[in-house]
Amino acid sequence: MTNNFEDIDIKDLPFLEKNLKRIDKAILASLPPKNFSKISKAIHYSVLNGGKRIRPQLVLLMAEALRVDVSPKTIDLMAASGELIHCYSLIHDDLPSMDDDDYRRGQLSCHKKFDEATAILAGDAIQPLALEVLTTIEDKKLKPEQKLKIINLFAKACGPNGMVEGQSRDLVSEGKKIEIEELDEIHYLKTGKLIEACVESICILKDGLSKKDMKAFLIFAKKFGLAFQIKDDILDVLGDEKKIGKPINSDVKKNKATYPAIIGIKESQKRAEELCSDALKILSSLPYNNENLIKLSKFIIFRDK
Ligand code: GRG
Repeated sequence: MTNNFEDIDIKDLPFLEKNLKRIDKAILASLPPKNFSKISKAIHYSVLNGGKRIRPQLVLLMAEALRVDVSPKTIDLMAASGELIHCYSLIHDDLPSMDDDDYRRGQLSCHKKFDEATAILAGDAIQPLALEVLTTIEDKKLKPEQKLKIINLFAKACGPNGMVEGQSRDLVSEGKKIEIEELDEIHYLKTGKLIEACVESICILKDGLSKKDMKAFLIFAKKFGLAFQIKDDILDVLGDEKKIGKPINSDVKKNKATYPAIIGIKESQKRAEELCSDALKILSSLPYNNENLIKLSKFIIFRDK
């Protein structure tokens, strides 16, 4: 596998499709029955709606790379938890008091389909559900301290030193000129920490993983997360509305601090490619079963949705 950015196509990635079925099955199993209540209908609507499932894909591909010795069900529950946290953040991100977006994943956003109170409550229900899912892991191969650490990592990713802080800084920076370093930090908190939790939570399951390799995987996660976010900003400008599932230029309209706004589209694409290239170099230098992880890392900056 080379680091050539031109040699990747979605058709080269049937493993993503296969994983997707496994991920969606695990997510569905973790939800309350759809018709249980108004909130459970809103949860199903907002979770089972065709997201790319990048975070759970990372969980599965990290587990494959490190060949961790736990049950597949444990990995499924960790993958479901990572995606549930993400789905929760999207529901709240779309609220009128936040980004005020009417569409998400090609359908009305939760508060538009239902109402604002329902969207707030559906989000509020999904966050603890994501952590509850982790507490249900029953696996003789998983030590209690590992289970606790996994819960700790996912909880920290969405808390005051993670997504919440990133989102707050993102909202505060609307209409302001900020330095690229500040934007990197916002996105590390808002998007990167959860991606890092998906990677680190698998690392801690690998007996004998050296501190050096663990550190390398965390740097990989950071580069991956930032490249992913820059591509997200680029798609907001250049994407196809049908593919990205929401109107383009929504960041521009809100005067958001984005990579294209600060350094331009060309420089943003270059930066995403550099970050991706660094991420690939790290993976290629590690002696694990990283092939599909490398393919996913290439895909995230050449995706069109
Ligand atoms: C405490 C979880 C929590 C949230 C409260 C609303 C909020 C604070 C944070 C929002 C953070 C956020 C929405 C980050 C994600 C930004 C992003 C890159 C979204 C798009 O992700 P994709 O491309 O989307 O993975 P799909 O639809 O494919 O899942």
